Amino acid sequence: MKKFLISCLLLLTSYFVFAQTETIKCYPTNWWTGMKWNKVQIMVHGKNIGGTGRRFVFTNYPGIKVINTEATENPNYLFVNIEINKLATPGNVIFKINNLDLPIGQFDFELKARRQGNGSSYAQGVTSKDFIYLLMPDRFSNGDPSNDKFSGLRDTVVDRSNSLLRHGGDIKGIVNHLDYLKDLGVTTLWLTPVVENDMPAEQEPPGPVSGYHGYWITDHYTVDKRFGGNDEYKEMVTTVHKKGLKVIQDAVYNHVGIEHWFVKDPPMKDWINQWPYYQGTHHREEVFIDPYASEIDKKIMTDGWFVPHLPDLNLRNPYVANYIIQNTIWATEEFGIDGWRVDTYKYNDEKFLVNINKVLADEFPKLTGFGEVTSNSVAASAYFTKNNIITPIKHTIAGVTDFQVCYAMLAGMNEKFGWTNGVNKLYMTLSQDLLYKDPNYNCIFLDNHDMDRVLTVIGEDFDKFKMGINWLLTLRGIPQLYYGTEILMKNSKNPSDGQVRLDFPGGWPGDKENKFTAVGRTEKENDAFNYVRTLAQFRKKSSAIKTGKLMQYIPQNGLYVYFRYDKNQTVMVITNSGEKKMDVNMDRFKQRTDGFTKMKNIFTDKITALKDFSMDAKESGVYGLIK
Ligand SMILES: [Ca+2]
Ligand SMILES: [Ca+2]
Repeated sequence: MKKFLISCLLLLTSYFVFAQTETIKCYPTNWWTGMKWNKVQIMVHGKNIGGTGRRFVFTNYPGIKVINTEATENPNYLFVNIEINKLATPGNVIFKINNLDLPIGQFDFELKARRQGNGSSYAQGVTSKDFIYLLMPDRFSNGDPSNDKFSGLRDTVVDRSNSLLRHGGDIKGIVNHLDYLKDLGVTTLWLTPVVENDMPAEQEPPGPVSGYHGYWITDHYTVDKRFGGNDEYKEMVTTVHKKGLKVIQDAVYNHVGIEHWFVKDPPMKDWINQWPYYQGTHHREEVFIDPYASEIDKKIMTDGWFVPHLPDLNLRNPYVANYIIQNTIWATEEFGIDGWRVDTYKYNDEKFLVNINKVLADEFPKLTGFGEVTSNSVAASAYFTKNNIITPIKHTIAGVTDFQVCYAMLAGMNEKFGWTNGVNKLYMTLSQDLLYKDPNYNCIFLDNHDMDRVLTVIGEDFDKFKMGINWLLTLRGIPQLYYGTEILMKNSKNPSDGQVRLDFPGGWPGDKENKFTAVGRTEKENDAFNYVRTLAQFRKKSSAIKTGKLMQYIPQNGLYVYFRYDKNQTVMVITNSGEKKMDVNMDRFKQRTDGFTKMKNIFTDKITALKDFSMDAKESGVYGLIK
């Protein structure tokens, strides 16, 4: 009788747990055969699947070995370490979970065949041959008004009259304008994060602010359905590749949205960086290069939270690290992207960064990335990428967002010339490139989604605009244009960054103006668009700019001259940043002009003799030299 009762109880227990099997989820959601990363740690999440007993997970799928199963302090998790060997073929793997001998659940795990073309048709990396266009999917174009909001999500407000709320832009809108981007000379799209941000609007001043920008991730494996979901994103990447363009995905390793399912039900107490009180990061990257820095300052930099609604991940916890590493491999292979821009790079555990870059390089040899490193010095920027500095930790990402060159270009356009001001700042900044192993992998830009728009910074001065575009598209590095700069979108972050993230006019059904077309743009906007396009298209064919060397001459009275050159081509970039007409004495540039007799203005195609000439105040030009 006692035995019968126990059997009934066991049956009931097993029924109870089985009834929940549909809620067992696993991460990664699938994997592939033939990956270098063939030891996968599957994080299994389901009510009480870890429990208090001894759990065994097994499968009879050929070529899959379960190494071990680990329970954690949270009974809702199991970590299943598997090895996928060479015998494994694509198919659906069923993993069964037992408590001792009693079955308590199971989950499916698809093993897919890998995509073809690693490094040639996807994971191609981005280099100085590319021209990146940074856009925010919510603000670029709304190609599908039916996906603007969903009642099941925490934020259901779509309001184009408020720059801090969602506007309905999506992946379909981007696909609809790929020809526009290609015509502009863009080679690579960088979208702000597309993964799910199921967060309510947050009370950030002047709030409320929604997660339209994508940096409040709540599910790493799901593309936000307001942007179109996983399938549309995957299709977009395929379409982009067919057009001969590339895609960079924006990753956030450092933190997640506070509504992330694994924050609401953390697998371990130390899954996120905990403090006895709220501790925000101090944002000062100097602690990494400062020989006098204290340990507590270093700890607050990496373990302090970015803001209170973005819990900081403990990337020293190997399970957290595995989760992020596997997700990054997964997204690259699943969607077929070409590279990564890594948000808030300087806030992550340093050893984790080195580790994930190694894993990515092993799996995708041509894939590259650049980290977002806001910094106050070239030394700090260089510290976070491959560099020539003697440091205990050697960083390994290909490049960084080059804020120092950005600030220097802005100074060059705006500041009065002086020993350390104006174009001298640009000259001085570039002279410090010796700290980098290869500054050509740095992403250079005049502005981005976190900055005042460049047109406003330069007082809407079109001469300065030309100077900036000339430098952006001819200096070393990978140029990045922020969406709308080419049609003279402007604004400062006052009162909020929503002002520099306004909708691209013409991207929404019923928009009164359509600036995607020449007829929809004003004369001035067409001048700007054509200026960028002419130089970007020239750049596409210019080996000297894409892969050549740089030689700069000391600026004199605001006149700044540099050359890009290789054995096939020499390009001269001249800027008179001053307020007076200047004579350009060519004799000084002999080292680079020897053997050439003429110069061709790449904007007008006008050919003139290569001899002394004068430049108007604020005039700038790009010239191809002719023998
Ligand atoms: Ca939409
Ligand atoms: Ca951190």
